[in-house]
Amino acid sequence: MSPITREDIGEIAVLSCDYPPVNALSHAVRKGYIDHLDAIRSDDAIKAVVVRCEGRTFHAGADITEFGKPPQEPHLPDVVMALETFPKPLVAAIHGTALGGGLEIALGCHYRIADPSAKVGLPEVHLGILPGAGGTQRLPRLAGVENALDAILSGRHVKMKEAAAWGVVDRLAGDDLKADAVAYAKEVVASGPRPTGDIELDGAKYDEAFFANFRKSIARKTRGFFAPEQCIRCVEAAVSLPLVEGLKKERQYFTECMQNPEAAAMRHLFFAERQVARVPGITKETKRRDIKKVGIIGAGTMGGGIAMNFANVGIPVTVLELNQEALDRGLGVCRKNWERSSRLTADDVAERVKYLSGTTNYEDLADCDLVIEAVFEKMEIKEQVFKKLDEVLKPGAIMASNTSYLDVDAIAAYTSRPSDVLGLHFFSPANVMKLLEIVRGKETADDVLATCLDMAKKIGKVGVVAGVCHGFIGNRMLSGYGREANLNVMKGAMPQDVDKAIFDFGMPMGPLTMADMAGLDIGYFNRQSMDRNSFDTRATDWLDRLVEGDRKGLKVGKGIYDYAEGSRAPVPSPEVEAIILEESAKLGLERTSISAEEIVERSIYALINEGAHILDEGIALRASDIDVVYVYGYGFPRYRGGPMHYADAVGLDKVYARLQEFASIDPDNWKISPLLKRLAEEGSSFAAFDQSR
Ligand code: 3H9
Repeated sequence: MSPITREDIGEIAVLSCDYPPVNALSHAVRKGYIDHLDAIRSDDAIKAVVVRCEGRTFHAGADITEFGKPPQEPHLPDVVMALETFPKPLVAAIHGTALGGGLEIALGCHYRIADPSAKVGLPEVHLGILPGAGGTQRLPRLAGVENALDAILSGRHVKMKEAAAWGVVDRLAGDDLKADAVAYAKEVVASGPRPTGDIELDGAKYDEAFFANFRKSIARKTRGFFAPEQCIRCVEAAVSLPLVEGLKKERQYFTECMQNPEAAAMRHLFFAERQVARVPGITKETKRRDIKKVGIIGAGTMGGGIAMNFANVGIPVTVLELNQEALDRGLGVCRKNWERSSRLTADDVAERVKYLSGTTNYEDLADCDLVIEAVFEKMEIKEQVFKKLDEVLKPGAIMASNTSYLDVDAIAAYTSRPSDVLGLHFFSPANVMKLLEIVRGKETADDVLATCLDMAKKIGKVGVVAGVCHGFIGNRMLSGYGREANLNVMKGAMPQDVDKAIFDFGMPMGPLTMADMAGLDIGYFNRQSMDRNSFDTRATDWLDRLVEGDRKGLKVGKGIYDYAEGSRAPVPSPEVEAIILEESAKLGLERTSISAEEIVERSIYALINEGAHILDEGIALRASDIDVVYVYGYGFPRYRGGPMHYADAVGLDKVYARLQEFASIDPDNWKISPLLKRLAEEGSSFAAFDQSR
């Protein structure tokens, strides 16, 4: 049975699509449209048509699960063209989210009416493609070139008020969208069809300089991506060519996008982000605890940032500090951060401040449903905090640690209720970064985990479940990545060579610039308390020398790089280069030139290898979860889909072969994951491993 049904209301045919969950434009839906249009075309009793959807939303786009498979006719651009050229007026009735191909269907219709709460958008760029069913040609005609560029390049969901102002919809509906759409269709019978493609654009206004400026304005955000430039080229075609020619260009650029690895990577992330919330043993039926009040221990940068997340969504949050001065300072920083946000009005800020309070007394947290500790990373301090929380908190309260490395099971053991304890590892700045590692201890109760997964979503985070180990998923993987970057410097590359190679790969900054930003003294002090046999001192002795020479990083104006006063731009340092040469010589290493490709392979393959260990040990539930962690927490380029997807794209056999070469040189550093080895030898992939579980 076709997912599209027809109901005739007098002279108006109402086509309703019912294809849960989001009315994606799959083959059956596209065919349904063509079949119904063919029947209505010759039906003299019908004078106009309403196009609408059942369920929670108008079409949310093309069916992404069909991408990468052989395309089946009728293709979506042909369906949209069939709508636009239909001889009777068509009215799209939009509710929910008309996205991508969904909006393109609405643009193919001649008139649009919408529920005021609906949103529209062309989010294809987030899938590494472009609106390929005429969206790049029709939206500029209807909404104007600037607005269309904004929508297409940002992929954002545009609220109805704005969309109406752009001219994307003609009318807002009252309480009954279907009835209002039918009434509207009756009205437009007399006016007849009004094809969007007939609108003429003032091409002269949008010259080369206009597009050059636009490209410049988004260059930083789109560095390394393929699809955004393709989108711009399409809009250039829209302003300079007739519709049919523009559509041909759109098809060409769309096909190029589909063939680019970026599309597969972004599609992988789309599904990975949805998969991540699925945790074995946790179902809709798993009971949840109410989170009506939250406590945060520590008003430092981390504690304050975490608190902001809750106040942002209207959950009262109390921050605890040891003394009033530190508390006032911490709460003041939260206020300033909100005030500095260009997206918030004074009223928005006041509303948030209302939910934020402070205390120096643990007893004030007694009625909290969730308390998150964000104090100094020392086990003795965590012990004190958790013992105190155990004493004062009401039964059933969830106790969480924001530790980035420490043993969550050991922390839980300080309490009399370890099943109420888990790790909630936020990333800095905690009010901005989307990632939240949810660390499930060996005794963490299912309802505690389920509650925190829901809570993550509520505060706008992507929650990824991790098991207990040193550094969990993200930070544990970093150690090999950093080690290889540092070792490359000893073996022949200069810091700027390493950073450039990694930056060009797509990371937001190179690992050595990042080390300077974090402060070289942090690693230095950690190493002082570690057994020197437990890590490769060749990678770190040169850094220790920098710290001992007072080169602690950006905060003191010199570290691996020099920094001009007041500047954050790293400048290669002749002094450091001399130290590097001396330290290499001391180690007896023969410096050789290391290609950018090898620099990338060493660091990124170290990430992948550790990721495979983590997967094998069950610390991460799936390879795609690791990808989500790296994309959201560490700025791994989205267009590469995360480290594990990237490994699959390179081919695990190739990655494994390279790992063997590295291991033959530095066997202690490269313990190849047995899982990676097995998958490589079987010709398999991390994606196939995920699917097999
Ligand atoms: C396009 O249109 C290309 C054209 O221009 C050109 C073609 C030639 N297809 O997100 P949720 C599934 S590209 C297939 O959890 P929410 C999703 O996987 C498309 N499946 O719900 C999930 O499945 P499951 C442009 C889809 O309420 C379920 O629906 N459009 C699609 O949080 C629920 O999804 C987009 O990029 C799809 N298009 O959010 C829009 N969309 O339950 C993508 C969703 O098995 N979609 N699913 O995990 C969204 O942004 C959100 O899903 C939406 C609802 C806002 C609609």
